[in-house]
Amino acid sequence: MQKNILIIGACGQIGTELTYTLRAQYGNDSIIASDIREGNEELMNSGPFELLDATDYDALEELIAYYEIDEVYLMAAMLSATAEKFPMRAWNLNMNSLFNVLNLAKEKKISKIFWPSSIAVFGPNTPATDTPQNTIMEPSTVYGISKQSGERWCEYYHNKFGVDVRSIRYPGLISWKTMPGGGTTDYGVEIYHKALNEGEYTCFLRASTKLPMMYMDDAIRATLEIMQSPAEQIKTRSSYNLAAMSFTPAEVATSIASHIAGFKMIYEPDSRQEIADSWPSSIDDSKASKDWGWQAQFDLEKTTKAMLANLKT
Ligand code: AKB
Repeated sequence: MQKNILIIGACGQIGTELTYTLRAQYGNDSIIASDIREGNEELMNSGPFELLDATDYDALEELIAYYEIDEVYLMAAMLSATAEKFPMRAWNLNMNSLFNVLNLAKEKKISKIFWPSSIAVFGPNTPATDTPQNTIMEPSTVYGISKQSGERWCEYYHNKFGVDVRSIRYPGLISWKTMPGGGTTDYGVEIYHKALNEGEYTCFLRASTKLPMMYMDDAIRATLEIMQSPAEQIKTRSSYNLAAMSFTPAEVATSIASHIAGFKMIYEPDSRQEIADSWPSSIDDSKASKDWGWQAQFDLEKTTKAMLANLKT
């Protein structure tokens, strides 16, 4: 039987590309895109689209019944930099939307959930290099605290109620179709736009700040691979470490400069520097590789080529 899938937060950086990819795989009518605001025309016109506040349990329950939804991808969240400005709003959105989908699965109204976690679950006391799957976490940001709590709840609902929830800890995501919003790793996308349009970029992080990053094609593939794996292969029900590459602002500037002669980088670190300093510089994702075969395909050079080629057209 054809299953219907609901994407919550479909207009965001990940949600947009996830919607297109799932529509290509399962057919446009089976993928219901939803968001609290309208998105681009292509996304809204290529299949069903609904305005939805993910913190409104009744509205969500109604939508799930109406479209006979089987799986939910909960991509709505307030990211690290914005969450520091609005801590209570971030907690409310990030936690209550998760409780809503977990409780709908507990009530057997949906059968499978994808929920994104982040490298933000780690904190200043975490080993920063090759950060293991299981280690000290102690996140120091509002966003990180919400993601770590979310991971605990996902594992709890799986163990106590058999909820089939699957999750990965995304690194910073580099994409060209939709801009990110409110994150600390957003510079990794902005830099390509500014390089092409203005030939220079003022970076809000220091030159030497190394963070784990991933090209969007890898992130979408990882998301579908974990969701499409047999349940017994998903042995971690909090969230999986996931990695592809790590780079500093200076390294991505060098990579861009090898394609755009004269590209200039200026450094003006702001409050986001403190957030970045609390996160790991590289991630050990061997558990994801072992359990469900994860393998990244994009390094920095391949990412730079893909970003510049796609943004130019
Ligand atoms: C952010 O910077 O807040 C996000 C993340 C790493 O989860 N991109």
